[in-house]
Amino acid sequence: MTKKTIAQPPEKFTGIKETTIPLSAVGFKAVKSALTHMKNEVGIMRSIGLLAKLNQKDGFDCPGCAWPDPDEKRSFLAEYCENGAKAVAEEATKNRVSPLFFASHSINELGLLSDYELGKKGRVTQPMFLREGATHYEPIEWDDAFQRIGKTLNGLNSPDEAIFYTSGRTSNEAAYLYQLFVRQYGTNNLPDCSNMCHESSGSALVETLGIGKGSVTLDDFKHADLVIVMGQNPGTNHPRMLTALGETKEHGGKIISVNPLPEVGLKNFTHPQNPLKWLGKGNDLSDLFLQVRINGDVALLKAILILLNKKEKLNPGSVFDGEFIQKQTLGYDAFITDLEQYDLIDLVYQTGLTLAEIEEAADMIAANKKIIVCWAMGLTQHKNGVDNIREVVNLLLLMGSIGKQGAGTCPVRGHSNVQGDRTMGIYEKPSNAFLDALDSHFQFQSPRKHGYDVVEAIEAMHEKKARFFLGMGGNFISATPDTEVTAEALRNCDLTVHISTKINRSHLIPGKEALILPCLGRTEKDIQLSGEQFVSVENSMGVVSKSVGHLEPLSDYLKSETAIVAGIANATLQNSKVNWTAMAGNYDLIREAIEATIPGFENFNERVRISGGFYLPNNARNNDFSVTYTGKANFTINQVSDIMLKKDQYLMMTIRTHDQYNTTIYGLDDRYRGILNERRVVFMNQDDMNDAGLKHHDLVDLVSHFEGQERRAEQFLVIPYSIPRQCTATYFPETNVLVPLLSTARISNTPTSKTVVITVHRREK
Ligand SMILES: Nc1nc2c(c(=O)[nH]1)N[C@H]1C(S)=C(S)[C@@H](COP(=O)(O)OP(=O)(O)OC[C@H]3O[C@@H](n4cnc5c(=O)[nH]c(N)nc54)[C@H](O)[C@@H]3O)O[C@H]1N2
Ligand SMILES: Nc1nc2c(c(=O)[nH]1)N[C@H]1C(S)=C(S)[C@@H](COP(=O)(O)OP(=O)(O)OC[C@H]3O[C@@H](n4cnc5c(=O)[nH]c(N)nc54)[C@H](O)[C@@H]3O)O[C@H]1N2
Ligand SMILES: [Mo]
Repeated sequence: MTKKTIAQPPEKFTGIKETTIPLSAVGFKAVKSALTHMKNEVGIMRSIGLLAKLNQKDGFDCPGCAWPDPDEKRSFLAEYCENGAKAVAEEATKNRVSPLFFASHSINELGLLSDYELGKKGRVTQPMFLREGATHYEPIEWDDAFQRIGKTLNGLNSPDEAIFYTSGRTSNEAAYLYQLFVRQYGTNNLPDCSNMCHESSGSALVETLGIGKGSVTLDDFKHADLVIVMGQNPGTNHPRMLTALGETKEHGGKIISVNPLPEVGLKNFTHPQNPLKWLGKGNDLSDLFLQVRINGDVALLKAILILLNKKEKLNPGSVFDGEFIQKQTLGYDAFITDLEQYDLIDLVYQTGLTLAEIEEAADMIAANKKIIVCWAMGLTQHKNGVDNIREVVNLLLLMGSIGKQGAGTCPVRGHSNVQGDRTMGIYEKPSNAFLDALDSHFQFQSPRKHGYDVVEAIEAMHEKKARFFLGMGGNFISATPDTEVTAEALRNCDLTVHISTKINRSHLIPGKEALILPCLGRTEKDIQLSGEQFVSVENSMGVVSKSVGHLEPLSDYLKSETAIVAGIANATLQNSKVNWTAMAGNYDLIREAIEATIPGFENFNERVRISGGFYLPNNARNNDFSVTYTGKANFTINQVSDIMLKKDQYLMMTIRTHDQYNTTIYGLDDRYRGILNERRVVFMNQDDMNDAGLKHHDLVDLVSHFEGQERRAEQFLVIPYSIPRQCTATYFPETNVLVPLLSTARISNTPTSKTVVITVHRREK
C-alpha cells in the first residue's frame, strides 16, 4: 500500500546568498541569464534556432506570458525576454523522464524532492499508469489509457462527479475540442487556472463594462498621458511590457506604480534588445512610486477619488469628463454620495502612505486625460479583489478614460493562452447563448447547470461528491490553496489524469489510480492525418494569432493535446455526432466549428493565416457599453479591506521569484530582490522585526489564522526588506499550505493568496 505523505514537505535550505538589488531590470545580465538557461537545458545549437522563432510571425507563441507582440515591427534579435527564453528552455529541455526513471523511483520518494529538483528531471516521454495500491508508475499504451478513462467516466453516478481542469497554455483548438467533449459527456465542471488568477478582473469588468477582457491595445501605450501599474511585477512576470512602458515615457507620458515592494523593473529598465543601452543607466520608469500596504488599494483609490472630487467641485468640469459620465454611464450620483461618506484621513491611514504622496498622485491624474491602468495578481487575489478592480473602473469612468486612444483597462494576463481558453468556452458558468450555439451546431443538449470552479471542485472531491479529476496541463496540487486539504481531495478520487509536458507534484498525489499522459509542447512539430498542423492563441489584448512548433518532438510517444482529447472522447462517448478523429486529424475543421459557434471568428481559417493574426471585437475599446446588464457602463460601490490585524499578526502575500513560472521552478535565485540560492524566506519590515525581537536570517515558522483554524509552514529565514509595516512576503507554492481553501474573494471566489493573516514564530536553529 502507498503510505500517505505530506504533499508539500518543507525543503532543505539551499544556502542563501544575498546581493545588492540591481539598479535596473533586464539589460545585459538578463540576456546572459537567458542564454545560460538555454545552453544548460536545451543545448546551444537548438537554442539559436528556437530563439529565432520565438514570437516571430512564422514562429511559435512564447509559452511564457500573455503580453502581446508588436503588430508591425518585431525586433531583429527576436521578441523574447529573459523569462520567455527560460520558459522555452524548460519545455525544450534535453532531460527526459522515461519509464526507467519511474521504475527506479517510487512516488513517495519523488514526493520528497523539492519542486525545483522535480522539475529539472524533465519531460515525460511515455504514457504512465499507477495501479491501485502501487508504489511506482508503469508504462501503458495510449489505447489502454483512453479505455480506462472512458470506463471510469461511464461508471460514475453522474457526469457531475467528474472534474476537468485546464491551465492556460492549452491552444484554442485543444481547448475548444476539450470543452465540447466535456459538455457532450454532460457536465460544466470546467474549472481553470483563471479561477485563481484574473477571475476577479473578469467579474468586475463584465459587470461594469460588459467585457471580461482589457480594452487597450499595445499601441495605446504610445498615446497614454499616464499609465498606473498596480499590483504587478512586470520586470519579472511580463518583461516585454517594460518596452511598452518605455514607449509611454518616450512620448512624454508619466507612470505611477502602486506596490508594497519597490519592484526593480518598475523603477528602472534597460532595454535588452538594444545593446547600446546596456551600458547606460537605463530609463527611470516610475515618476511616482506609492508603497501601499497590502490590500490598501481600495482605500488608496477612494482617497484619490475624494481628492479629485474636491477639485471637481471647486471648479466643475475641470477634472471629470461630465459628457462621458452623462452619456455613457449609470450610477454616478450614488457613487459620489457613498464616496463622500468616507473620511480621508482614515483612508490615508489604511494605505500606509502619506497624504502628500496621495495628493501627488491625484494631481497627476487630474492633469491627464488619457489614462491606462494595468494590474495583475496584487489586485485580484484578495477578499475584496473584485472591489479593487471595480474601483479602478470608477476612476477611469470619472476621467472618461476608456474607449478612446491611449486610455483604458489593462488586466495583464498570466498564461500565454488563458484568455483564449475562456473565449473557447473553458468556463464553469457558460452563457446560454454559447451553449445554444454548441447545441444547434453539434445537435446535442448541453448541460445547463453551472459547474464547479477550482475551490468548489476541491470541496466536491473532498466531500466525495466528485471522484474523477483530469488536468489539461497545469499543476493542480501546487497551484491551488491549502495544499494538504487539496491533497486529501485528490486522493479521494477513483482516477486522476494529468495531461502534461513535464513531471510535477500533481503526478505524485494520485487518486486510487492515476495516469500521466505526455503531450507535445508549443515548440514541437505537430503532425496529424492531414499533415503538419498549427494552433492559435489569444494574447492579453485580444489578438488571435497562429503558433507553429519547429522542433522534432522529444519522443515518438507524445500526442498533441487535441489528439488526446479525441482519444478520450472516442473511448467515452457512444452516441456523439462529432467526428473526433477527423477534427484531431485536421485542425482547420476545429477552427470551422469555432467560427460557427463563437462570435468574432468570421473567416477564421483565412484570417489566422495572415501574418500577425487579427483582433477580436471589443465593445469597451469601441466605447460601446450597451451589452452590460444596464445598457451603460456602471459605477459601483466598493468595500475597503475589512481585515483587522492583532498586534502580533501580519498580512502575507505569496509572490513569484524571478526564477519560476508559477509552480515550475527554473532556479533558486530572485535576482531582482537580491536573494540568491534560497526560496524559504520571509520578507519583513525592519521595524516589525525589531518589535518582535527578530534578526536577519532568524529561523521561523509561519502560522496562518482563519476562522479559528491554524495552518503551519515550517522553516523560513527572515529577511529585512523595504515593505510596509505589518506586511510580509513569501514565495508560492511553498506557502500555499497556509492559504485557507475557503478564504476567497467575494463574487469571483478567487483564493486570497495575497492576504493571508499570519504570525511568525522563532525556532532554534
Ligand atoms: N517569469 C514568469 N512570468 C509569469 C509568471 C511566472 O510565474 N513567471 N506567471 C504568469 C501568471 S499565470 C501570472 S497571473 C502573472 C502574474 O504576474 P504578477 O501579478 O506580477 O505576479 P506576482 O508575483 O503574483 O506579483 C504580484 C505583485 O503584486 C504586488 N502586490 C501584492 N499584494 C498587493 C496589494 O495588495 N496591492 C498592490 N498594489 N500590490 C500588491 C506584489 O508585491 C507583486 O509585485 O505572470 C505571468 N508571467
Ligand atoms: N499562493 C499562490 N498560489 C497561486 C498563485 C499565487 O500568486 N499565489 N497564482 C495563481 C495563478 S495566477 C495561476 S495562473 C495558477 C497556475 O496554475 P497552473 O496553471 O495549474 O500551474 P503551472 O505551474 O503554470 O503549471 C505547470 C505545469 O503545466 C504543464 N505544462 C506546461 N506546458 C504545457 C503544455 O503545453 N501542455 C500541457 N498539457 N501541459 C503543460 C507542466 O507539466 C507543468 O508542470 O496558480 C495560482 N496559484
Ligand atoms: Mo495566472
